[in-house]
Amino acid sequence: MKPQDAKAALRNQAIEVPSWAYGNSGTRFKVFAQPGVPRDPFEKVADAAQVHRYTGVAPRISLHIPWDRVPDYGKLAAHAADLGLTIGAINSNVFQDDDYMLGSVTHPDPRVRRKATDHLLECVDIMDATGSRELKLWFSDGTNYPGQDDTRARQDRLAAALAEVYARLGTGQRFLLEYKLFEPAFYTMDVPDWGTAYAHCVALGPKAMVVVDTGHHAPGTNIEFIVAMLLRAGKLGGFDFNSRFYADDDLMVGSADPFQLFRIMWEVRRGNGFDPSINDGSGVSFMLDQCHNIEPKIPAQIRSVMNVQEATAKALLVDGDAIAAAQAAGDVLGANAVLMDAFNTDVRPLLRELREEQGLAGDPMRAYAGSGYAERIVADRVGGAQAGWGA
Ligand code: LRH
Ligand code: MN
Repeated sequence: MKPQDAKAALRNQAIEVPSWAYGNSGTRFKVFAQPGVPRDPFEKVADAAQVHRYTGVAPRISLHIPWDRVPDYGKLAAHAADLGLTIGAINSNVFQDDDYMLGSVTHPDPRVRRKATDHLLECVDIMDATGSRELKLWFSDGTNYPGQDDTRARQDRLAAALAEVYARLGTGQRFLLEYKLFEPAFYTMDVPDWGTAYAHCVALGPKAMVVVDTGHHAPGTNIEFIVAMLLRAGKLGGFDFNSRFYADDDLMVGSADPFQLFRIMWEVRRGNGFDPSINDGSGVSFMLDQCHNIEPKIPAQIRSVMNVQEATAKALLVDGDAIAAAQAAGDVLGANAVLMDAFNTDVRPLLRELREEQGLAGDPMRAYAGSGYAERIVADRVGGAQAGWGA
């Protein structure tokens, strides 16, 4: 694609940021609190608005329930709108309640399954209240030892809960089913891979889509192949972008393996995934799912959005005709070279230009650093309980 055309596509890019990235987070070893961290969802939205303000391409924020529970969700959505944001995916949470030790919707006890399913249905109510069109479903459900439970029966229970939620979805609403290979369960996860998620979604219908969290695969997995497959099947609903060196590290997208992110974005382009009209007009949701355990959170989000922009720009600059011709001719090195030329292109000047054309500063990191916002929130946000992964 020509730089001019790439810029046009980049101008319409929309990257969704996660509310939980602005709260404290960590590992089982330690959660390091940071000064100025939000104390409530309204302050999380304010911080997310800074990312959109300086990048121009982060107009949506995902919520996580109950971490973002508020008495009046309409008020929260209005607050977001005042700051130029809309509410994106509502994330359910059936992984932090004592009742869910042996599973949530897959639990052997129907009372626990009922409780978990009711939480998922409550999340759809919150979609109605906030104007959100997506429910993101991740289940920590699984087992730690062979024989612990009946794998097939758990799949039946999962299917029953998903069907009930599916039936509750309204017009223009869909759910995104997320898979994860391991953690917190270490023998089976009930939705461990794209195939399992895909099978459940196909069984339900067009409102059930798969979300690819880039940190949820076995080391060495060719994630872009999965992306190509899901796009071809019309079942790629979205991404939870982050990066990892080993496990579900939730590091800044593109920081560990920018070449992998580029390869993923190339398959998104090849599969027409940048066209918001696919999937019956619901498109593909480009979401971040990250935790900034030791780095300042708002700049880390700005850097992450820029990393997605850079990988997207490189994928858009791939000479589509040249690579198609080389592939058709069996020109292995020629085809690979076309892709590598794009990957090795410095797209930062083009993105700086794009931002300036959008009336933004060419360097979002420098602009945010010079805004005084970071100092202001440290001074203002004294007292109260800082937000984190607790309710
Ligand atoms: C699970 C997950 C899921 C979210 C959580 C914050 O690992 O990726 O998407 O609920 O992180
Ligand atoms: Mn995720």
